[in-house]
Amino acid sequence: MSPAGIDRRLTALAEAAELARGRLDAAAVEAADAVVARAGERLGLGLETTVVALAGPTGAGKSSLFNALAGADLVPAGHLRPTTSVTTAAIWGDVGDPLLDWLGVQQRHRRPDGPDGLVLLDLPDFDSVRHANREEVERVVALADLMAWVVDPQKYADAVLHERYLRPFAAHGETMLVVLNQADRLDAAAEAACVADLGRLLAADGLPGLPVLALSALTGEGLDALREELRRRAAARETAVARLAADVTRAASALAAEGGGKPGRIGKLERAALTAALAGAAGVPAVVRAVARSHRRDGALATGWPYVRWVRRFAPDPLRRLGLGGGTRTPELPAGPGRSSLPAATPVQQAAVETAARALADRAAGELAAPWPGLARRAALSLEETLAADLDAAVAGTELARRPPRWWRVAGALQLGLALAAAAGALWLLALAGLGYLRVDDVVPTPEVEGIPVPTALFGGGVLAGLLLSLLAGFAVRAGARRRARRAERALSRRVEAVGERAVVAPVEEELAAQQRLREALAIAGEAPDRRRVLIAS
Ligand SMILES: Nc1nc2c(ncn2[C@@H]2O[C@H](COP(=O)(O)OP(=O)(O)OP(=O)(O)O)[C@@H](O)[C@H]2O)c(=O)[nH]1
Ligand SMILES: [Mg+2]
Repeated sequence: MSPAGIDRRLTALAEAAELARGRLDAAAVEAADAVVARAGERLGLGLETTVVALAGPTGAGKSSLFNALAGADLVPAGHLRPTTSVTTAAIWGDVGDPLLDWLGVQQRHRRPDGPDGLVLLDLPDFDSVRHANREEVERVVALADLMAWVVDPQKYADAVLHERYLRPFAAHGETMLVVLNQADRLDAAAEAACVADLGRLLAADGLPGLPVLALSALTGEGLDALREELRRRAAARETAVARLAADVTRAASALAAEGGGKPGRIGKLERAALTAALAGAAGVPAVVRAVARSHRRDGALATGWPYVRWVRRFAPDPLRRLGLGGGTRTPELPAGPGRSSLPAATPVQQAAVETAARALADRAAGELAAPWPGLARRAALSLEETLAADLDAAVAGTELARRPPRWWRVAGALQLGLALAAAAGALWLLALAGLGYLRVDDVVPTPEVEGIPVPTALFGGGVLAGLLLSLLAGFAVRAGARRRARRAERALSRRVEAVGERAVVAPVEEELAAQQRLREALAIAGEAPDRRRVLIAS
């Protein structure tokens, strides 16, 4: 894997960790963060150096092997258990102090002639009775480029080694090897059996083909093969990047362990169901009814029979009562974004909204595995707190006022004329009645049209025509009210739908987009290292 390749994968892992934060397993996110941070530091310290750590159970001979490879007794090795509690470095070639500072190793021994750019670390025992020793091993194992697990013929099946350090690092095959020390204690047949058994255990750990080098730190037998391996690794300068790449693979697969499967799609049906539930909670049906009633009231006031229409004035405008202003008579007043006096949604209406939101989230999550369906539902209800206020503002902000139809003025004027005619006729008849009482009614002849006295025609015709007109106008007003109610319903639905899009659909879609981006990022981060280059090189 090239440094450029690892950069790309690290960037993808960082993005994946960001997307997974608060969504996927917190420990996996933290591990990914740690890998990104550590890799950034390690890359900054240069890839010319290869850091090899000798780790293993107490008494396996790590310190003995370290001294043998260093060609000097740099650290004590002995029968005391445990012997080593401080990490010590043997350094070959031009290795800067910053790397050793980063490794946190204070004991530094610069060695003459050997592989250029190699740092060999003698670690305490990982199965130590001392807590500090175990912690130190954990710390250094996370930083070293190549782990050389040193075991002996008694301890090669050690549970701690296999369960804690090998099995979880199945991606790290390229950056680990196993040293079977104290081979001088075995005859050739026993050694072969031991190596074969160890190979089987490693295969069971998910690390088939991990190199096993049998040797003796005491006699030096088999040591050259290890020296050669270390020299080759140091010269290739690929182990540091390989280690980081393996870390990235491991962190990416931990994040990818959750939530496979295919997402679904939010369909028209779920959207419509949501809008309907929101409209119910927003009191849209009540507003629509009020719009119709308000229209009918105003229509009756404008076109009804003048002698009875004043009664209507005592009934308040139903729209005004809901705090929605409007009505037909205030078209110049822009509907404000304020609050309506609509009653709050009932628990049943709220439950209907939640059910519709959850159904929409479930549909969106489709066949995605946990935790995504839960995350989609959480997103769908994430803005529930402000939903009521948003819906109210949407309803209050909907323009419900309409300019009164022109014919209302005409009908109103006609009604006025007819009312005046009826009044004139009535007064005339009253006057005639008065004159009749005074017996002077035949002084002035009453004009007639087609045999009907004019005052009678005026009164009767005015009243009849007025009532007929108000009847006809009533039909037209009611039809207009129905039309206006339909229009109001459409306008309110659009507003409510917009609230649903913003408060429910958008957060769910954002969640699914995050899932998609996370999957893409993990695909890049988890890309298998490019082995082609290695094949061509070898
Ligand atoms: N026979 C034999 N004995 C060895 C070999 N390597 C080390 N020993 C002995 O094993 C004992 C432990 O060796 P150390 O090198 O101190 O072991 P260690 O792994 O560093 O032990 P800790 O520091 O306690 O973790 C010493 O008495 C060594 O002499 C070997 O290859 N063959
Ligand atoms: Mg030791």
